Amino acid sequence: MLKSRIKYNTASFVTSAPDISRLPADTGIEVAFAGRSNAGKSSALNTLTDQKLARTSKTPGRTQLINTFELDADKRLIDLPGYGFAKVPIEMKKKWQKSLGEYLQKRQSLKGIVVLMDIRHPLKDLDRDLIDWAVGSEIPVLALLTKADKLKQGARKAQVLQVRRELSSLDGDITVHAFSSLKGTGLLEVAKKLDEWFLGPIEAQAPESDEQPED
Ligand SMILES: Nc1nc2c(ncn2[C@@H]2O[C@H](COP(=O)(O)OP(=O)(O)OP(=O)(O)O)[C@@H](O)[C@H]2O)c(=O)[nH]1
Ligand SMILES: [Mg+2]
Repeated sequence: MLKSRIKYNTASFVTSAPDISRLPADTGIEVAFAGRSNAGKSSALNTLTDQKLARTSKTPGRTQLINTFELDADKRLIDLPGYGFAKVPIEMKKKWQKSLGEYLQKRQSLKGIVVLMDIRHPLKDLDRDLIDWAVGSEIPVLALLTKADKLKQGARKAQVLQVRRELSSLDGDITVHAFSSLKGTGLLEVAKKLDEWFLGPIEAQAPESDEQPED
């Protein structure tokens, strides 16, 4: 079982919203999964929660709404529509980009962004824009290099180091890991980072209740 402070497998679906006005109340803490279409956002959410919560597809553009999953009354995971998919009709693209932009700019409860990028072609322009924006807005970023199972270990490590190097110049709160929904690579690292965003750093936790009080 996943050794994290939060039990991610208790997540349950709340709503699919076409725009931010239909989302649950903007309170508590929200962590959003963002990235190019087909990067593996929905698959990563399913792996983390050990459920088939989010719909996945071989066809890019599967997730077209802002899907919300609840861990408890004030902790949510968000599966965002992907960006950068050329084959979507222009009107549809405009609509998604508007709701995506609004979500990122207006959502007060957004406290962390998981940016998913295919490990074979990370840091495309729109990925960089998103990461730049998050750093400028002081929102921490967890960059996951997805489909890590597609590369051999050497190439995988080299990609992680390269992306870390490129992002270090931004001087933001950015963590980079390889990830595979298929193999579970990086899953514990994701859970621990989300624990930190939702609950604060581990040092800040109250002592275990079975500890003896000091006198
Ligand atoms: N080999 C491999 N394939 C993966 C992995 N994660 C996702 N995929 C595949 O990549 C495709 C897209 O996955 P999704 O999770 O639907 O991607 P998404 O980012 O949610 O896509 P949109 O909703 O269209 O933006 C599917 O065919 C998945 O099976 C992985 O870790 N390894
Ligand atoms: Mg999706």
